[in-house]
Amino acid sequence: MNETRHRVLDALADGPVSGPTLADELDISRSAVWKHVEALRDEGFEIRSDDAGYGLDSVPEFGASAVEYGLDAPFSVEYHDSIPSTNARARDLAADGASDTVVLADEQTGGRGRLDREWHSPSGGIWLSVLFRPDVPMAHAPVFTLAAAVAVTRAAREAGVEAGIKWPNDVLVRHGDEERKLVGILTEMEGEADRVSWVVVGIGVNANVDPADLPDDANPTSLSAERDEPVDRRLFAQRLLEEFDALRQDSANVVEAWREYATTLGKQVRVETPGGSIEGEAVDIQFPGALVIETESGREVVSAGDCEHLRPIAE
Ligand code: BT5
Repeated sequence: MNETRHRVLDALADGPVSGPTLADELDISRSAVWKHVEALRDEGFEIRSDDAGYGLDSVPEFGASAVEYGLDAPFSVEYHDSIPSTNARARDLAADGASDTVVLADEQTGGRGRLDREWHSPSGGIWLSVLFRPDVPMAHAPVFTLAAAVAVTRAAREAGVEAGIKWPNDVLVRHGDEERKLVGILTEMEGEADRVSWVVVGIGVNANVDPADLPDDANPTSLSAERDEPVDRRLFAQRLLEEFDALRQDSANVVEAWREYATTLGKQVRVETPGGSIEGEAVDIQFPGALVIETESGREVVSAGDCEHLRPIAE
């Protein structure tokens, strides 16, 4: 949304305000005011106009302006009702030189997980990718996956869903012995060894979707299923982006925040890595995101892999 339109909205929110007053305050013509108001109405803002002037009655439920409006983080948002993959779109925007941009969609038709796995993204989810250009070496980039996991876990807990994090990239909800997958995170990047050029952090939140519409084998859940009522996707996306924005600037503290929500630490795990399978107790996590596993033959530090939580062996 452009700067003037933001200012029109802010003035309306404090409203009612007359067209001529608005024109004076913003130093634009009356017909420009009218055009901005019409454009905002087209985007779903309900704006009344009566003798007292213009006033804001309601904000759209979801979309670019909805998420940008009142967002306390410096991201511009691009919204799609349906798109193959927000990560693919964000990569294209990165190639065009963009930064601090969020690609958001209601539905993805070609959503991707790690290792090119399929990510089911029906309408009603919060499928988003954050594109930014941190001034860090490539080796530090995994910390942004952890930051995203912490940010989305905090947003979920604020929405009343007790989520936890399974290393490295899953946000889960526990049901007895069972863990159900609520969120998946896929980080992609490009750069030279000593400096990242761009990072795209893709976050897929099963928000208002029926877990029955998601693949069974993943044991999925959703915010609406956990809460028994839909979540306000606009507020959720805003809280998620605000938390992520704060954490990306404070990467030294991300690991500690991650530990607070980790479900993996203290568990018996099996991690499938490109070099083979490692089994043992997950004892810690190290900056920028490696898992420390106590195995029968000593400590191993694993920086990437698929992690399975194992049942403790009965005594
Ligand atoms: C992930 O991969 O968990 C990362 C998913 C990232 C998705 C976001 S959405 C916005 C952005 N745009 C994209 O195209 N991607 C990102 P991984 O750990 O590899 O897990 C993938 C596995 O999760 C699949 O093989 C399924 O078993 C399972 N799965 C697929 N869709 C799911 C869903 N909606 N909920 C829970 N599990 C799912």
